[in-house]
Amino acid sequence: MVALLVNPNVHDFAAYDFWMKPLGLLYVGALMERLGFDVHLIDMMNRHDSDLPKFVKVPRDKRYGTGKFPAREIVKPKVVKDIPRKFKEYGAPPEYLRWRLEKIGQVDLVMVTSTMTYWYRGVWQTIKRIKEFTNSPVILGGIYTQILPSHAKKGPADFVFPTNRLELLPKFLREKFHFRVPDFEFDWFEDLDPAYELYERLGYLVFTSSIGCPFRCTYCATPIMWKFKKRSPEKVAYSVKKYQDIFRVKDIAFFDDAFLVGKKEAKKLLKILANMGLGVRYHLPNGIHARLVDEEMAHLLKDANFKTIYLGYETSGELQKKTGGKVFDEDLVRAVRCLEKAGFTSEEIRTYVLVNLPGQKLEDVVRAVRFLKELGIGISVNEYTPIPGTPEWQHLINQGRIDPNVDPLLLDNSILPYWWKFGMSVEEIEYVKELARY
Ligand code: B12
Ligand code: SF4
Repeated sequence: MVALLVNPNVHDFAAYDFWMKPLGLLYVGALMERLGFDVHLIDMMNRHDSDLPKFVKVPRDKRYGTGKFPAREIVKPKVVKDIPRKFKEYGAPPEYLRWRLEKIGQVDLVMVTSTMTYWYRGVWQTIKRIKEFTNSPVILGGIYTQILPSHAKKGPADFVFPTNRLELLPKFLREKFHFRVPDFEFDWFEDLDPAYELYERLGYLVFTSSIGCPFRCTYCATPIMWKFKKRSPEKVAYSVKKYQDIFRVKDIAFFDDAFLVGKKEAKKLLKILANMGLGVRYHLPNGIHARLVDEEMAHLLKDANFKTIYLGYETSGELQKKTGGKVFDEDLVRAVRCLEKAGFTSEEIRTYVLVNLPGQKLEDVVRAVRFLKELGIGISVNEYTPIPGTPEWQHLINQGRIDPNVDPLLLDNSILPYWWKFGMSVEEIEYVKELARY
């Protein structure tokens, strides 16, 4: 039994490799190996693949293993034809895909992943290209299929697996394809390590020590998709060591939505990472909860050699409470002071600010940016994207501000201000970004 896993190309107006790895697909790979499959992986977004330069010029790494993807301009879909920006296919070119498919040969099953809903076109295109080559059934899973299952079913995949409950996959494989796979009880998050052995070369590694988040911010899909859970720190650390021994990378990122929640376990993990002394730099590209940063936590992050810390701030004033109350100004001030005291520089501490959130006024964002500048830390401006299924989404529908059947591509945060008349203008957003920069 041979299974092929595929991380598809991204079609978007902008994309950057900010430690992007298809973590979910790698867990699927680990499970398929356990079920007795011979597993192969084609990751169209792995900039560090050693064969890629034979097909395309690959931009050099920037900071800490991040960098630009190779990309080519493609025809703009009709629905965005008036957006004055270039539409691109990011990642490896189609010739690379065909070459890999030929090399791997006949497979029994193709398993494709998906992340952002507004990236569905790249997913569909990659599946169509695979289907030109093989008649094997294609199963599509991942975040897009969970957020928009009926939309995903309209695409070219033969089957959609719209859940993150991997415990259901063996039964699915038995019933739909009559694969003789063993029946056993398991907890995928606790028992499996993401199957990095499927790569031959990597520029960095990504892990997650928890899944989901106990907060319920009104604009976020995480609490809808996941019940919050932490993996035991010893197993997380073992997984880090196991793959670091193989790949010897310089950088490791954690994808957690709530890395610090469950403070005791978080501190334990940090102590183990520091004691292992793997000589790598660690990064937290997802915002951590400022309220949970205390002096000890800050020192432990420093001792373990964390180099990138993002604090989730999002917005100022009344909206902080209205959207979920995960952080207030005083939490952020305290967290920054603790991190500075532990020796973090202002370059290493950054904050996320959300712009274009419904109900947010330009002056709210300007106030947020000014407040963060006074604190002396870096600011990353994130543009809001309405995510189907979230409370904010429902509110927008009830108000008649979003059509529930809108093409998901239009919800791409980088183009929303070009057409959505209920939010901020392109100029206002540019102004905020400029303000945050200097
Ligand atoms: C890490 C992360 C990032 C990283 C990198 C993302 C990446 N592409 O690699 C960073 C920090 C860069 C990032 C950025 C953003 N992100 Co983000 N991110 C995440 C996060 C926290 C984790 C993703 C992940 O790896 N999950 C863990 C794995 C294990 O889960 P999984 O992929 O779902 O896989 C499971 C199943 O789906 C299944 N599965 C997966 N594939 C397959 C395939 C098959 C065949 C099968 C059977 C099963 C299967 O198996 C797995 C185990 O159950 C998610 C939230 C979340 N908790 O999922 C948000 C999330 C994906 N991000 C989101 C958003 C909005 C953003 C931003 C736009 C934020 C902003 N406003 O600026 C940016 C922009 C990104 C971009 N370039 O466009 C939204 C998605 C919205 C959408 N419309 O799709 C999410 C859901 C969070 C949210 N806010 O609601 N993000
Ligand atoms: S704290 Fe972060 S991950 Fe948790 S619900 Fe809020 S935005 Fe989502």
